[in-house]
Parts: sequence; structure tokens; C-alpha cells
Amino acid sequence: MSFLRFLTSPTLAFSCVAVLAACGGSHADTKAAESASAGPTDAERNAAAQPVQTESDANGAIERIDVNGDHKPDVFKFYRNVEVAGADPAAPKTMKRALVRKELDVNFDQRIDIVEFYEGEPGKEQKVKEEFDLDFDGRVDETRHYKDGNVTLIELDLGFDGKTDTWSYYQLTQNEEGKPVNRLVERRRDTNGDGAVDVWEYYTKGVIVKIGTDSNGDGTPDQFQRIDQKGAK
Ligand SMILES: [Ca+2]
Ligand SMILES: [Ca+2]
Ligand SMILES: [Ca+2]
Ligand SMILES: [Ca+2]
Repeated sequence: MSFLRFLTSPTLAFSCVAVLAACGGSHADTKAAESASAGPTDAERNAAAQPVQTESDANGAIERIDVNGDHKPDVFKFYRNVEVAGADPAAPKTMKRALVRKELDVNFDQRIDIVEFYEGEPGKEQKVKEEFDLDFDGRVDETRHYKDGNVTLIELDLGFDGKTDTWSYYQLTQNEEGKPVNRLVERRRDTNGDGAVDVWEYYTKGVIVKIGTDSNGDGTPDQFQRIDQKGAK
């Protein structure tokens, strides 16, 4: 049952996004029309019509982007200022912006649903972590960790009770053609919601091969079941 939920929950949540986005858009259009008839000045209207607004100070900048055209920002990008030396060490250093965080409101309800964290110098920023509120209740349900652009761990709260119950570990390896591939190697699950892992699933080449269970509650697997794959060699 958990597998089914694992497969359907994010899908459900994101199909909701599409529906809500459509509803939110038309509702917001109406509201925008109402406020326009209430008579903002031309300057106000021009400012609000800018899809991207940037506010900056000595430390960095915030970029606010209105994706759905309702004059309310839905994407926020946070930058820090970094002094960058040029090829000529005698030349003065220049100030550049490095992206550190990106926040997204994907259902346009003015609440953030996805937060992405970045590290690295300007122009070389890499996503290191990503948090998702899949059911739009304001609480994070999924956290993805990245290294060098590849996901290493996905923490999921499939029970939507605020406690992580599924941990999926990924490893960068090589496929049969010798090409790099990032594969699921182990999935740990807390099936009874007590916060402790009780099922360990082991994967080879992305396919489940063994399941371990903790029968005496000491936090480590003690009973193992091999999963035979049809046609596997
Ligand atoms: Ca908007
Ligand atoms: Ca939202
Ligand atoms: Ca949530
Ligand atoms: Ca447990």
C-alpha cells in the first residue's frame, strides 16, 4: 500500500497544482480587475505590471517574479553579493550575485510550497536541498538532498503527519554501457509510525533484490527476504 501511495501522492498533489493554478488564475484575474476599477495611479499600475521586481542592498538582492500575471509574486529568488577577482589580479574586484535560495508558490495561494537551497560561486550555483509541501498545508512533506547535481537522499512523509517515514538513498554509478546513472540503492521505511525504521529495501541496478525487517525492535534488520526477479541473471 505504501508503494501505491508513494507513486500516487506526489502525482496527486501536482495534478492538484494544475487544477488549483487554473482556479487561482481566474479568481485572481477578477480580483485584479476589481482593484483596477478602484483606481490605482498609473505609476502603481506600471510597477505592479512588472513581472520581475528586484530589490537590492549592499549584501544581496531579492527578485520577485509574478508567474501567473495576477500582480502578486509567486517566485522569490534570494541572492548574496560576492566579490569576484578577474583574470588580472591588479584590477579591482567586481561584485556579482550568487543565488542562495529560491521559493515557489506553485498553487498561487500566497504560501510557499517549494524551497530550493543553492551553494556555490556566482554562475556556478548548485542546488543542494529542496523542500516540498505536497499537500499545501504549510508543512514540508518531502526533502531532497543533492550532491554535484544528483539526488542522494529523499526524505518523505507519506503519512502527512509531520514525521518522515520513508528514506530513499541514491548512488551515482555506471550503467551497462558505462554511462553515469544515479540509482536508488536503499529505501528505509517506518511502517508503524513510531519514528524508527523497521523495513529496509535493498536495490541492485534500480531493482529491489532484498527486504530486511526488524523483528525484535533493536533498530537493525534481522530477518531478510530475497526478491527473485524473473529473467534476472
Ligand atoms: Ca502571481
Ligand atoms: Ca502555495
Ligand atoms: Ca504538507
Ligand atoms: Ca517503526
